[in-house]
Amino acid sequence: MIETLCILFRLLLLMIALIIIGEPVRVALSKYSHLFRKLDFLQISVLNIYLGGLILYLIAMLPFHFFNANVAWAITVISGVLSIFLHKVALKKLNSLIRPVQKGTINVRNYLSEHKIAVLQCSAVLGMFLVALCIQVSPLPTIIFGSIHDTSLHSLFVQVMLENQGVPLTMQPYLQEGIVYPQAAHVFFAYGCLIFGYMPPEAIFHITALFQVLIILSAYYIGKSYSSRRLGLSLAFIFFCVSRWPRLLAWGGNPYVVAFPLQFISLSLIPFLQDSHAEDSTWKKNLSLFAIGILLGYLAALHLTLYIIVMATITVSTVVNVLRKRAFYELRNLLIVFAISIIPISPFIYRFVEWYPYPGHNIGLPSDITIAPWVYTNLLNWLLFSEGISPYPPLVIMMLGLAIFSGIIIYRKRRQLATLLNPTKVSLCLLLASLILVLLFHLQYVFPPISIITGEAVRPTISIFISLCFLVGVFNVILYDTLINNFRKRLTRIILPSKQVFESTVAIALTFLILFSIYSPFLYYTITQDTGYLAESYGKFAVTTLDDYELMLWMRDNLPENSVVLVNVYEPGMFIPSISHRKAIYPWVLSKDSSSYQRLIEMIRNGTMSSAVYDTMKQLDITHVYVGAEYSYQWEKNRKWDPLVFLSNPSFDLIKKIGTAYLFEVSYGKPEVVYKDSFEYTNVYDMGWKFINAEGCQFKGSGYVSTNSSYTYNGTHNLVITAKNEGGLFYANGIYRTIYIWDTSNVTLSFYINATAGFSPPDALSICICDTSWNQSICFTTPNSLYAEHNSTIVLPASVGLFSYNISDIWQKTYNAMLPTTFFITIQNIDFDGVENVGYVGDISVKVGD
Ligand SMILES: [Ca+2]
Ligand SMILES: [Ca+2]
Repeated sequence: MIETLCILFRLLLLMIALIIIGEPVRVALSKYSHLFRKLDFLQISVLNIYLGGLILYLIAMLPFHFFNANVAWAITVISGVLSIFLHKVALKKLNSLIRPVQKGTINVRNYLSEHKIAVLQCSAVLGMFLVALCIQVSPLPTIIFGSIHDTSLHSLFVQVMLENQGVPLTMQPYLQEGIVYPQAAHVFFAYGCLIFGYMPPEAIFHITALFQVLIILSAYYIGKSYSSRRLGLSLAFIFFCVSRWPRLLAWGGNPYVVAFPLQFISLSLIPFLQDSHAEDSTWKKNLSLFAIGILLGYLAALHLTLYIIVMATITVSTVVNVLRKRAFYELRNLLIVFAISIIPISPFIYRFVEWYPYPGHNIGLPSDITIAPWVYTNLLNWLLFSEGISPYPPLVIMMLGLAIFSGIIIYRKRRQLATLLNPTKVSLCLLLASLILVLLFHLQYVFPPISIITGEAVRPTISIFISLCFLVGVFNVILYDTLINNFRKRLTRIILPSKQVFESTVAIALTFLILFSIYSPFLYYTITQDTGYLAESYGKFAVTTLDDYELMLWMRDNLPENSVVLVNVYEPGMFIPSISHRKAIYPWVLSKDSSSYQRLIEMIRNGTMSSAVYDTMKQLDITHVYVGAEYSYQWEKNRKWDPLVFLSNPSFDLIKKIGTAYLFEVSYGKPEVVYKDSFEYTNVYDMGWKFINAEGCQFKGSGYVSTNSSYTYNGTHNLVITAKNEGGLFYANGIYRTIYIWDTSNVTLSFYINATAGFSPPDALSICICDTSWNQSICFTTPNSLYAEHNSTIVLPASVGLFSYNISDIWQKTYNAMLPTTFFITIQNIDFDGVENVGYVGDISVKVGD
C-alpha cells in the first residue's frame, strides 16, 4: 500500500514538474496566437506536459551534451519562477478568493456557486483521472520493471542518453549501431531518472502508467475544445472505463502510449486549419501554423505511426472540404503544417538517409538475418475476438451494441447536431483515415518484412476503435439531452409549475440513473477487474525477479568494465545494459535477429555445447553468460536456459549466484568435457543437485549429502553421502542432476568413489545414468549389491577407485538404443544393516568423443 502511494506520489510530482516546464511556452504562445486560448486548467495540464516534453526534447537533441541533472533542475526551477511571474495577476485574484468576503471581491463560496456545473464537471474528470491512476499503479509494486523486451529496449535508449547527456548518434558503448528511432518519448523517461531518481527500466515502466491514464485528461481536452465541457466529460468517461486503449496495454509499446494523449490534442487542432479567419494578422496566422507543425512533428518524434494516423485524418478532412467547399486554403495549410512537422524528426530522417549505404544501414540490421515471411493477421478478427475491443467478453458485445446504436442515433439526428457536428466529423475522418491506413499497411505482405511498416497495421486498427469511442462519446451527449428534455416534459405534467427546481433535479437524477445503468458493466469491470488483468498481463513479459535485479546490481559494482555478457532474449538479462552498465549480446534490437545469434541461444537451450557454440561465442567476444531466474511468455515454447548446462561445465566458472539467477565466466576450456565435478564447493544443491525422494514410508532412516575434506581424491573436497537404516528394510539416500550432451555415440563416464565406511553386504554405493522419465537406466554399483543380477547393472571391481566406462556402448548393449541426449546422473547410497554408510565421491566427469 505504502509502495503504491510512493509510486503514485512520484508520478504526480513528475507530472507537475512537466506542467511547470510547459507553462511559460504555453503562455507565450497564447499571447500571440488564438491556438491555445480558452483552455481550462485540466486542458492546460495535459497540453503543458507535452510542451514541457518538447522543451526537454529540444535540449536533448542539441549536440552540446547538457541534458543532465543540473540543467533539468535549472529548467524546472526557472520555469516555476517564470510561471509565477506570468500569473502574478491571477495569483493575486486567487489570494482574494481565499480571504473573507469584502466589498467588491469574490470569495471561494461565491465562485463555486457561480461556476457550480463547471466545477462539478472538472472534479468528475479529475476524480476519474485519479481513480484510474490508482488502478493503473496498484499492480506495479509487485513487478520489477516492465516487459523484458520493450522496456529493456527503451531503457537502453535512456541509458545511452543519460551517459551522453543528450540523444547520441549511436548506442555506444553497448552496440555499434546508430539510433534512428525518434527519441522524444525517451526524453520523458530520462527526465524522470535525472530529477526523480528512477532507474531507467523503472522510469519506463512507471511513467508509461502515468501516460496511460493521461488519456482521460486528453479525451476531455478534445471534447471540450471541439464542443463543450459536457462532451469533454463524456469522452473522459469513455476513456476511463470503456476504451481499453491505451489503459490496458501491458506488453510495452511505451512510446506509443506516451504519444497517445498528444494524438488527441493534435486532432483538436483540425478546426484551426479549416478556419480562414482564425487569426487577425498574417504573421499571427503563420505563427499558429508553425506551432501546429512543430507540435505534429513532436508527435512524430514520439511515435511515427500515430503521427501518420493524425496526418491521414487531417488529409481526409481537408480533401473532403476541398471537394465540397473548394476550400483550397486548407490544402495550403495542410502542406505548410506538414512541411514544418518534418523539423522535429529531421535529425532522425537525416541519419536514416545518411546511413542507408552503410553495412546493415548502420541500424544493426544483421547481414545473416533470416527473413521469415510475415504472418498474415486478420485485423477484424483481432479486433473482435483477440481482446482488441476489450479483454472481457461481455463488454465486447456491449461495446459493439453501443457503437452501432450511436451510429444510428447520430445519423438520425444529423441535422440537429449543432456543436456536436465537428467532433462527429473528426471521428468519421479518423475512421476513414484508419481504414485507408489499415489497407495501406497490408502492403507489408508485399514488401520485405524488415521495413518501417512491419507490424504497424495493428495501430490504425486501434484507431478505428478510437473513432468509434469518439462517436459513443457524442452519442452520450445526445442521449443526455434527449432524456433530460423528455423527463422535464413529463414531469411538468405531474409536478406543480412552482416546483421547477425539484423537477429539474429529478430529471437530472433519472437521466444519470439511466446512463449509469448503461455503463454499469463497464464501470464494474474497470473497478474490479482491471488491476487483476494488468497484473496478469504484465506477468507474461515482466519476469525480472528480485534475484535478477540484485545480481545485475552486483554486476554493476563488480564486473570488469569491458565484460561482454551473453544473454538469452527471453530472460531478464536483457536489462544488463541499463542496470549493470555492461555490454550484453544482444539487447532487444535488430542485431538479435541474426541467424548466428539465434542459433547460438537455441543450441544452448538444447544443451548442444559443441565447439560451434564456443566458436560463435569467441567471435562475439563473450566473456560472461547470464542465466536469469525466469523467462518470458512465448507462444511456441519455453526458451529458458537451464543453468545445469553451465554448472560444473569446465568451460564456465560460476562467479555469482543469487537465488536462481546465475553469472558464469567463460574460460573456453575443452568443449568435449561437458561435465566435471570435483565437489570443490560447500552446497551441492546450489550446484544443481537435487534430492531423490525415498519412495514409500517403509524405508525409515537418515542420511545427509554434503562435501568435506575426508578421503580427498582431487583438490580439497569430496562429496560425502551417508545412509543409515533405522528399523526399515533398508534406507536409500540419493541425489541426481541433469546432463546435456549432443553427440551420444561415444560418451565416457568417469568417477572416483570410496565406499568402505560402514558398508557391509548387500549395502551399496551406486552411480547411475537414467533417462529423464526414470524408465531406463544403467547403474555402476559397488561389489555385493542386491542388484548385481540385473543386466543393466555393472558391478565395479572394487569399492574404492577411479573408474571409467563408455556409457554409449553399455546403453546400446542394454537397450539396443542410442544413449539419450539429456539424462540424469544419480548417486545413491543404500544401507541395510543399520550401521551408517559413509560414501565418498571424488570426481565425476562426462566426456563426449575421444
Ligand atoms: Ca575434489
Ligand atoms: Ca552399513
